Amino acid sequence: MPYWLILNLYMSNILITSKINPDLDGFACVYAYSRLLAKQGQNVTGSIFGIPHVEAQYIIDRFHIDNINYSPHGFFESFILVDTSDISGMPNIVRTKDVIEVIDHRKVHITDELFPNAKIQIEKVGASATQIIERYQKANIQIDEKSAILLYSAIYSNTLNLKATISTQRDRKAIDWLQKQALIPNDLIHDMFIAKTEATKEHLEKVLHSDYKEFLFNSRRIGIVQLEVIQLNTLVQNYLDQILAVLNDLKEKHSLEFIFLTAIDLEQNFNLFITDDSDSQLLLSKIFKIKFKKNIGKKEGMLLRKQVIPLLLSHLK
Ligand SMILES: [Mn+2]
Repeated sequence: MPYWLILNLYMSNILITSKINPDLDGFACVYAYSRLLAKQGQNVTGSIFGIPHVEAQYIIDRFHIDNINYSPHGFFESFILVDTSDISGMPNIVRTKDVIEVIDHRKVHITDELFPNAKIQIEKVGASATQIIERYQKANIQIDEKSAILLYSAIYSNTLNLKATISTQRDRKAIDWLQKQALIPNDLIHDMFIAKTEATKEHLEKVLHSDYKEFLFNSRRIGIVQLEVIQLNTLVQNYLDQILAVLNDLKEKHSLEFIFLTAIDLEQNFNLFITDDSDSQLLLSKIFKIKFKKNIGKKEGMLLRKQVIPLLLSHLK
């Protein structure tokens, strides 16, 4: 038996992964954390399953991030999950009882039961990227340029340009630290949001359908679609008919009482609500004290869908 094979048998072989089709946060964490553990002498493989989200793909292409594993075969003794702690979307290869570590920033109640042998770190921060950056700081290990760029853009992506309510001081500190570790291009985040906006235009129907959510309030069914882009006004002007057609499709298909799109501009501080359904317009006008012009209602100040929902709920009570 060759020596390296013997060595391999004795060294625990760990797979680090995130959910299937990871967003930029998941991708960045797999990449950067596997490099940190490798520098600490662990036998780790960082792997991605499925297709990374558009923002991740943008960073991968721009910075030629090619030394990452996709869907590896073979046997892994144990597993580490980053930016996920849930059974849904988990790659088949992962055996939950052999998960030894979970790093995530979403509260899923059954995590302890699901991964009985794991060291679990779940905290309310804007991105798991922040948690990985703190691991580098704690270990006092030099971060490589590609990991730094990935983690940096992951925080901006995950926190919607630090506007989302999930963003914390820890995320901002992590960003400050990264700026001292690597040369990060000035317009990186703007460029990434442009890429996201262009992809949204190109696949508008698909994007609208994939960010559709349904809510039931006192047996009243509400459908809400969310869009996050830059240059929102232009997009809405150019694609209004298409957006309204998708909304009306959804209304019919899901027998909804209300349907609307809430769109945020990632670089400006306003929301647009879009619907040609008169009941929905009336409801939104009352709640946000806005007027609809040509099926568009503008509200100053940025609100995410998860902030819109409780306002709807209290109004419909
Ligand atoms: Mn995340």
